Amino acid sequence: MSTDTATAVPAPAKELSKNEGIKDASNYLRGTILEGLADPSTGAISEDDSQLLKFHGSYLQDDRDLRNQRRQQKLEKAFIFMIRVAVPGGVCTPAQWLEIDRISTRHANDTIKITTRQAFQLHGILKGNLKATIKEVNEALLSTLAACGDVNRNVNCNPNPHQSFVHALALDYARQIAKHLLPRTGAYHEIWLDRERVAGGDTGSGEDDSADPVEPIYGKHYLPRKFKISIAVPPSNDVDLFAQDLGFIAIVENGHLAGFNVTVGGGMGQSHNNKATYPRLADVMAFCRPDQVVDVAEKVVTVQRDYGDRSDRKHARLKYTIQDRGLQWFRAEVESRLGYRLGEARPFYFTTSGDRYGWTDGTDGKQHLTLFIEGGRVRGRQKEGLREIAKIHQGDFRLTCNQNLIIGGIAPSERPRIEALLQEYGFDEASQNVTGLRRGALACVALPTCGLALAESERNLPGLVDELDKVIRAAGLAEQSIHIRSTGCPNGCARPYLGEIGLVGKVPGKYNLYLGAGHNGTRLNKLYKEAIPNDQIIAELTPIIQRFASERQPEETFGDFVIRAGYVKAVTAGAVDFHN
Ligand code: SRM
Ligand code: SF4
Repeated sequence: MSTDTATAVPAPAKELSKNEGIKDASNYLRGTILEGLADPSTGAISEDDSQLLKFHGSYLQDDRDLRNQRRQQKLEKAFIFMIRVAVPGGVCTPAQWLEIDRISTRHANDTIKITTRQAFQLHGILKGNLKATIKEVNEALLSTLAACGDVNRNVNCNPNPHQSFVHALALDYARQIAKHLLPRTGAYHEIWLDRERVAGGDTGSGEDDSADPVEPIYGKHYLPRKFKISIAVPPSNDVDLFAQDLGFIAIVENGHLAGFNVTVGGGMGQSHNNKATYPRLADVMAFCRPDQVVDVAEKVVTVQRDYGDRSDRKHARLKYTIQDRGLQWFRAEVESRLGYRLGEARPFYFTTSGDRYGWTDGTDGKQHLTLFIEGGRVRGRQKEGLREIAKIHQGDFRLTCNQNLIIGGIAPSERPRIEALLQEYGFDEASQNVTGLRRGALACVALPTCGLALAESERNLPGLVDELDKVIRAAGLAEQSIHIRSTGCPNGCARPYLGEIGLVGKVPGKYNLYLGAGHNGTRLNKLYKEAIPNDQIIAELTPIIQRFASERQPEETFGDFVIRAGYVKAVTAGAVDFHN
């Protein structure tokens, strides 16, 4: 496979965005981060460095619950840092789980957030502890490099590699892609690891990263914007493939992995009152052989590197490049860089974008247990219980794109001890006895840490679901899987536009209510009511849930019902509507 040397950014007609200047002047992501970390006069770092810090997997935030108090006391904001730990395919060892648990207690706010992209997030880290935190993450053979920033992010795939040989291959490809698309700058090692070579922090380039080589794939300006890749293994779409910039759909023919359909141009983010921004489902572009996957990923990335909009960050994602220039143009450009033609996409179908809960059998005689983790936030008794399980568990831990956790590879002899610990630490009530609505709930972080939140999300959704659960149970729908997704702003971190019920924060306490996405993640929902408070959300949904209970057709999903019943029309949100 050839690796193009990154070309210079083409001369733009419009002025480049501020971030392009920051990257340009950063000396491959160094900026003055080291100096900023050493400055004792503030708990923050400079605005420019905070943009660069994202490439290193960390965000400067402040505790928004304390803003008023700090303002009154004439103190600077309560600055804290979040770190995101990339876990390709979501699979980590019990030893790594124990380290993340320990680090979260020692340096962060004693919680672990399992994200919607199979990563860990730790919140509330003070500036003085940031370097030690990232170093310790690397010592656990994990890394924060490129978990954020204008680069390829954590690569997702179905979280159960032992479900079949295809699932195992999917994880292998996810890891290969992740490794190939890592930035090669030595800045990460210099700043956080004192130039030491630590296995998990190795960029994987096989080169001496500390020598600061030119980035062979990204070039000095990296990508115009963030970039996300997922691999799906039908019939499960638990990675929400159509929300990703680039996706691969495993195609199995005659009992072997024939290759992958390639999807491009998905994304969720939009801004309130800005029609030029919109969520968009990815297009199914082509088919590639397994040995072409990494090459295809690289070439798609380089086309976006060279043609993505570097003047307007709200128009810089791949979805807009494809929307503006057309899928045929994009495919031709990718093929010309590949030096060969791609095949035509093959048939596939998806059943659900949700997780499979409870115990499942693997192909290797071992079993897997998917636990429901509300909002993906591991804390308190659950955190203690998972720590005790990690101490004895011989298999692995797997993070899902639905913010849940799989205890994977449990040998029959191991199961009784794990079940006893689950019982002891209250997982039975927490993970088994919940409605299909709660199990299908996703909430982004929002307040108090997210600087972009307009309303609550993670702290609001459980209470809202408590109320909706009363209606759900009374209607006899406790077992019905319904996907409800909430975000504190329109950026879409919990993929709310792919929720059968979507809630998007508009102002404090008020949400836009969306209805009608496909249960399998292949249809966007549509705005139903604007800027309504929680109690009105319940009042709006109650009669719809009741009608669903009495009028639904066999196997009909909630998302399909609200369209058939005329509450909303099936939509495209300014772009492509994909139906199987
Ligand atoms: Fe996200 C920004 C949290 C998945 C679209 N996202 C943020 C930031 C970093 C806020 C910021 O820029 O200051 C949030 C940090 C909150 C906090 O306090 O921790 C944040 N995003 C999250 C997570 C943790 C949500 C969660 O509760 O799980 C997810 C971390 C994923 C990971 O491990 O990498 C997360 N974000 C997503 C997804 C879902 C996905 O990728 O499948 C999306 C929609 C898909 C997409 O990218 O289009 C998403 N996040 C955004 C956007 C809008 C991007 C856009 O194109 O407009 C922003 C804002 C931005 O980039 O300017 C954003
Ligand atoms: Fe923050 Fe908005 Fe993402 Fe929620 S959707 S985490 S509020 S950026």
